[in-house]
Amino acid sequence: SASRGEATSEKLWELMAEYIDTEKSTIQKAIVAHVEYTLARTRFNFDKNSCFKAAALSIRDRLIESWNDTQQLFTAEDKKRVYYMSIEFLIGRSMQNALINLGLEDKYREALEEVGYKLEELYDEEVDPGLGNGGLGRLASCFLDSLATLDYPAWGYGIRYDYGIFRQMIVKGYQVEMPDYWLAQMNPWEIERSDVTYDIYFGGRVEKKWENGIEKSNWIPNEIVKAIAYDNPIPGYDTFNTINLRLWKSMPTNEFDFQSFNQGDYFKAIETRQKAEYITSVLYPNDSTPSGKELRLRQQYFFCCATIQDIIRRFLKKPREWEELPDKVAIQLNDTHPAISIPELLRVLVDKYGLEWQRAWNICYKVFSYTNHTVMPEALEKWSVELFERLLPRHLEIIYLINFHFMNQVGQRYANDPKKFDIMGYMSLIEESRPKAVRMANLCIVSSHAVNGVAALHSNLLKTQLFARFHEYFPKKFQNKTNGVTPRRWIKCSNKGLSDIYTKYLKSNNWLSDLYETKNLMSYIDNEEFQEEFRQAKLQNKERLAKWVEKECGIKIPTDAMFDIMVKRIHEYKRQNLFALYMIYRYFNLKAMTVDDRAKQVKRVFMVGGKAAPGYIAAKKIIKLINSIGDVVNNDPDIGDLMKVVFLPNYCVSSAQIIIPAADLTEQISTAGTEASGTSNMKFVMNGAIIMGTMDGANVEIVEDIGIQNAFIFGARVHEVDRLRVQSGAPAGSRLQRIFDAIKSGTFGNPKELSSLVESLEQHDIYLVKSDFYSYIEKQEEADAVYKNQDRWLKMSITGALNMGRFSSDRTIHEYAEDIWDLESVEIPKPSLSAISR
Ligand code: GPV
Repeated sequence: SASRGEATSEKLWELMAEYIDTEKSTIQKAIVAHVEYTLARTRFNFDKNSCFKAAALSIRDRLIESWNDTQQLFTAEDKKRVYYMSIEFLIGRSMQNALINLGLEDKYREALEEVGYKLEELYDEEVDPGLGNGGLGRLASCFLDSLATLDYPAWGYGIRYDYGIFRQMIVKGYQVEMPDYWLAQMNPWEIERSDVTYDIYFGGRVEKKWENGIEKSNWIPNEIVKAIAYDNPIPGYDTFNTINLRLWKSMPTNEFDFQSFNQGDYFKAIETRQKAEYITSVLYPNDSTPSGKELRLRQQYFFCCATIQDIIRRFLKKPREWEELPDKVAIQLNDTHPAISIPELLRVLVDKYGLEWQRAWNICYKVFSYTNHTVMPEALEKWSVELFERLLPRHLEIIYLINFHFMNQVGQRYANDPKKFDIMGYMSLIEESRPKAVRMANLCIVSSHAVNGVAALHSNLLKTQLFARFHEYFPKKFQNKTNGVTPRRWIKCSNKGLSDIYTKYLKSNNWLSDLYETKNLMSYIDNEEFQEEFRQAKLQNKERLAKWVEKECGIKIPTDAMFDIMVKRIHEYKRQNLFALYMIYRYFNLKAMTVDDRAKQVKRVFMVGGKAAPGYIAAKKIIKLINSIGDVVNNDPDIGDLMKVVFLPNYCVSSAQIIIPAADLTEQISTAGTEASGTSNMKFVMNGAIIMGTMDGANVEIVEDIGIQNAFIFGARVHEVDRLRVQSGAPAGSRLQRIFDAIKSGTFGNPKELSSLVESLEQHDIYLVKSDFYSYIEKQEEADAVYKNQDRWLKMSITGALNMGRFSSDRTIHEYAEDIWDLESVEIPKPSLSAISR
């Protein structure tokens, strides 16, 4: 600390000259010290959970060392930083990931053994923070892992919800939602920053006054809450860089409600304070369908306002010109949920710092970029103008102003077009509906310098369909950034067997930071020893899952059966119902066979996992249908081990790490053109599963790289879908109709509840279940045939796994950094050297 002089600085430096060493005894001492001093238990009597906490805290100490150095170096180097804003981060458990990234997993295992605990058992003590719904939130977390690993100066910003995604219980076949109060036990990873707080305004009115011929706006809110920062260190793999995920919690301010206290309305005043805390209390459990609720808009603005203040404060630590902002700051909007950051930054620049509108706009435009994650029109966020105005009056004015300028330009560009007004109406940020609404995607497109989709097919649909007019108007803005997943969590943490094979045959761990390396193992494809090791790794993963299933569901599943798995949020477009129909089809076929014929069939275990949004009735019925199929099939003595149907309860990141590595076949069967990318498809193939899927999302690029002959691809292609939809009322065909009739007559569950699932397929079938059904069952038959030839199956599986280099999120992040953020990496030197420059 400079202010206290050189001498103090020397002294302080001496006090902590080196990083904590990695000796076994140092690790043990640190754990025991945390047991005694932090947890105030005694080292002679501490349970597994205390041991987990103490070990986690000792790991956090190490993360803080590199985290501090990283932040210090980022500040000193003053390079551009990227801020990844996401209303969801599905981080999953942290302990194993941190140890692997620090390179300390084996050392901790040894150290713990001597104090009486198994590392793997401690992993299971950790809660799984579910601060996200599905793919979008998990993508954000994979991105942070890659940003840290690639040494990019990056921060994540999000919300610290008290309640994450609900815990799903299955009771009599129905989904029951239970609250996930994940903070009931201390969170050993986070660092509360009670000194990092910001005021957030809501409501009120905008006051206008004239200054030097310019109209000035002043927002007078009628509500103020406080945002407080919680920092979560995110270590990179094989680097000293540790970046920060800053999550905001809402708190009441002390000053604002002084009045109500003063007026003697004590209870009213307490109530106001509770309303402030309520903002960040719960994650909305809707996946890709906007809720339209006031509290959700409050969450979004709360999060954006705190984040923009924090970014600006950091930017202003040095004296600067505002024009430097885009040289120092890139903000990536993970979908439209953080879009209010755009009018918020403009408001700060114009109202608070007095910049002229055009000047502020030019800066803002260069700072923001936007990722779209869906083409489904009903999933695009809209906010009623009335609500927006009531909560954020100044922001609505700013949005109107953006739109005024934009509409002028569009009007000029299409001045002579007979459809000019249609085009303007279509591109406007405001939908002239009743009620009028703000279109958040349009706001993002107009105000960002880059817009990207998440897989090649999806990005093309954005350009040619959903945002075609915008693409025509801003042709250079649109990009593709195909999603990826981190091989650290999704191979190394979840699949020890496969990881050991890679490290052994590649003679190094390099594949973990360059997944393309695994492709070099293709020369072993015919090597019997290699094949056998691969087969054994899969078998062990299947045994681990079978144990888990027996414990969680009470169902015994045969590990010599094909494990056919579909895990993802339950959605009609993802078509878990198509999978269910195939299960019934297969069951009927088995039933119709002679005992001899049955014995020749491939055994299969069908597994489905995923949560339904609590208000999504059709999705809940699909869960019930699958459980009902399981009730019938699993208890049928004719069937035995030939077929099992299991609903995997409470699908989440930690269960995914057990489920995915055990799959032989993975269902990726969305209607072509509906799944933006999908990311479990990548995780499954990396872990040796074969895709049963449609030409949708990233499936297209996966089969491009692994070879289409190494996947089972069926169904309508995206260019055929529109035409097929016209005929989607057509009859089902006899084999499918028989299944429909069985459901309607109560063979599987109560027809009063479930026949609506069939009726919607008979009548509208917007996701083309009927027209894809027959090519689906054909491919399923082909999968059986290949599975009977275990050699061939194994080679398909290995080839898939080895050719997934492109789907590491490292590749994705590198592309974002180059093409969108213009970001350079900043690597933390080895600690003892970095110390010198302090
Ligand atoms: I919009 N996605 C999601 O998980 N939640 C959302 O609210 C929206 C999209 C998903 C897409 O459905 C997946 O196809 C995609 O792989 C994932 O976002 C990440 O891009």
